[in-house]
Amino acid sequence: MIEKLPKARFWEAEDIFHWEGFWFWPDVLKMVMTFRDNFIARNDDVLLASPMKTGTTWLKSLALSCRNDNDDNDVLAVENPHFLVPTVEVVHLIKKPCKTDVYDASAPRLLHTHIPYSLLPDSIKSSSSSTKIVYIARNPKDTFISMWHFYNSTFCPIPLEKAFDCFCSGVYNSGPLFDHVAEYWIESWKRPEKILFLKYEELKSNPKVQISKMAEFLGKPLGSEDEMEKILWRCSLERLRNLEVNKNGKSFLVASNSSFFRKGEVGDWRNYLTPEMAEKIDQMSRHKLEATGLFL
Ligand code: PAP
Repeated sequence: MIEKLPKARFWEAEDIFHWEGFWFWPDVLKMVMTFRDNFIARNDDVLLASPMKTGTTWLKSLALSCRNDNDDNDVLAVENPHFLVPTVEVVHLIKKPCKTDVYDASAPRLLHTHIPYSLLPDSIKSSSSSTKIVYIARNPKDTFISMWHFYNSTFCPIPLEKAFDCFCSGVYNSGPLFDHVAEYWIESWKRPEKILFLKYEELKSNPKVQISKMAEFLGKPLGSEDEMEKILWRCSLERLRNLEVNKNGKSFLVASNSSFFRKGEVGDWRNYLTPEMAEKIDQMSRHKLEATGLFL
């Protein structure tokens, strides 16, 4: 069935398929379909969600730390966040069985996905489900530059101009970005008790406010300023990047752990994009999101 879907070439390297308004690699699409059709959510599950390169690794680390009842157990020191909090549609790309089995409902799960809201399982979305979703979005120009660096390190490197065309056409896994963001944003307004919408830039500029918001939302309010400081330090880019497991390890078949930790700066796009490129992305963002009241 997948082979019959509209397809395009991604990053001059792989075929990618269009399904229900979004693009997916074929093996990932199989997992998206399996998840949608088979996953039975528990009310105490937590699902983290994001487009590609908007702060997933950071969000996984923070949510894991906020939910951790045993402060002495610093799991991030020995394992990469992507192994500890599996992305449901790419578990087949992780080199060893993940800490959490996506389909084992015997205990609450902390999971992540790049799947758009409209394609999530009904058992997560239904009005009777109390499963919580934390979403993270990021400035689209920085998202694009982060994506360019990441795919250049995992596939063959391509020039910025070609990657820009790819980004603007939305032809990348779980793209187009703006539809992805709009879906979760609109839903977060309709059901604020269910979806917490975070922005990477706000986490950077005001981390304490944002993580206490997230901890409260997850029903695990942080006890003290010290606890908050400790979590922020444990999850900081500087610390994670310099851990042995992230310097030299490889959790995924296709990407090294180090490729998830680059600069982590707001506004890095200024070092790469021409004014015309920046304006084109801004225009797309305005066109898609302005009416919803979201500015990224
Ligand atoms: P993914 O969608 O493939 O999982 P994701 O973690 O969302 O990737 O994006 C990686 C970006 O988050 C990188 O941004 P950059 O390319 O602009 O540098 C990476 O540096 C940044 N990042 C990773 N971990 C952290 C962290 N702990 N704090 C802040 N930013 C981080």
